[in-house]
Amino acid sequence: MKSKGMWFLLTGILIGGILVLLAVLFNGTWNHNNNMNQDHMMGNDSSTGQMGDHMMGNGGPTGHGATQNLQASDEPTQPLPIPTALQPDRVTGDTVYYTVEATKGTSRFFKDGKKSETFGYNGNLLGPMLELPKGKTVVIDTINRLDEPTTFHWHGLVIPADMDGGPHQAVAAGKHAQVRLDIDQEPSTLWFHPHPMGLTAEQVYKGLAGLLYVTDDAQSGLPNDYGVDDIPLIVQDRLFTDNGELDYDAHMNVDGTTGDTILANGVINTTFDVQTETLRVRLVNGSNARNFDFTLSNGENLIQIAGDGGLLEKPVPLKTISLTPGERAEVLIDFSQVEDDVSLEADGVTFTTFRVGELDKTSIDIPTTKTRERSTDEKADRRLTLFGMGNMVSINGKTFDPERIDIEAKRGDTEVWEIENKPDMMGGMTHPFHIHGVQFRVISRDGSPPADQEKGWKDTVAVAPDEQVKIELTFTKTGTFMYHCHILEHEENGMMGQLKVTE
Ligand SMILES: [Cu+2]
Repeated sequence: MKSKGMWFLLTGILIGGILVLLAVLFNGTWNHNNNMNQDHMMGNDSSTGQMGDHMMGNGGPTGHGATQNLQASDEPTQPLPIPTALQPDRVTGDTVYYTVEATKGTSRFFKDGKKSETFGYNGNLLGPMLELPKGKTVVIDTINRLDEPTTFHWHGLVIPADMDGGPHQAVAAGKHAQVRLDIDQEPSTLWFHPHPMGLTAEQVYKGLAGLLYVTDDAQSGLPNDYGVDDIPLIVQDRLFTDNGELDYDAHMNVDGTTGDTILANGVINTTFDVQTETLRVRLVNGSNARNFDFTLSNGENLIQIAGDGGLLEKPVPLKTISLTPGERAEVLIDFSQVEDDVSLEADGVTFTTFRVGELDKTSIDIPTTKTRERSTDEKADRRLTLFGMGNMVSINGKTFDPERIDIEAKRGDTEVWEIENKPDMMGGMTHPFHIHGVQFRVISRDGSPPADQEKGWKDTVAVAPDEQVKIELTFTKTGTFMYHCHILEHEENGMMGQLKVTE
């Protein structure tokens, strides 16, 4: 009799929980979305014609809020803007000095649209590219010209925590701070963005994101003429008002803010004039929450040569490259046999068109790296369980507390972490798991070795519902670092913990 009573109680709690969750989600996400169609709300999420991983759990009948469907835009095309390669203020010996200012500006996204207030680094939107030469010290004067606190987080850089720009390194409105970064890692495409408590998602959405290229003279076999045969593509989805304005408050989704329009380096419908047979494209998923599946319109392969933290073991030809928020991929596109324009698509939607004319011959020599062979049944030293949705997300059952250290480690330690994505009653969704201050190796996914495109350094790893991903990491810098879900609204809602590394 006693157990029957318990059952009633538990069932009651469960149903109550579902109702509360649904109420929270519907309130937080579906009120303002004027573009939302009924099909989508009913869970018919197949309008892109793909049922990729990114859709998992995001639009089902009892899904995680509403993921906007991407749509092709009929805006006139514009040349792809290439972020400025920031010139150092000065270079003395082995030290390079830069200045980076977070500023308010305005941007017009549509030809006939209104201007929006946007944020940028050293400009109206997004930011410049900073070259970080391996082996040198880079000193950056960071200035906050916003009306609110921000931080300058160097995503993917292996540096001490007090330089890392996490929530503990807030720079108040109008203030300066200087960071000193010793660059000691492989050539790679990293990026920088804000990370202040409670304001990260909105500041990124409004435009704060810049590029960091760790460079090394030794990497000479690859196209590296910036803006010519080596181009960055910061890809983001955004939702706009009927006037063409960005409005985070109106479109904020507690389970991850998505949009129906794709921006490449901040612009809708871009074109790039290809001048060389081989083009190196550095893809950055700078979205708040959307996973992208990238393809070429001619069905040819993208050749992935690098992941988040540097080169892969070997070039990997892929029809589709999937990136979750925060992840990067460097790809080579071979235009030598191509005569017509080719488009780059995200989830089947064209956003950048490569116009192919006379091409210079390129001879390339793709460097590779060697990852240490690891047994897939390596025992885990720690287990982190990602769980929940909307504003009820957690890691190991806890939400972020800046006063609590979740994991303590010693500098020089190597650990294996098993990251598990525990599905919820709605199925769950993919969480991109990011750790500050380290580059790690993926050892296994559900016990199987990682795919070739994950055999390289990483700092952000996608963990699908019900999946277990093992990674190996070595702590080389000290301080209190963040680890978190890179769906920025999840991070904001507390899907974040603190790792303290001591001597
Ligand atoms: Cu998440």
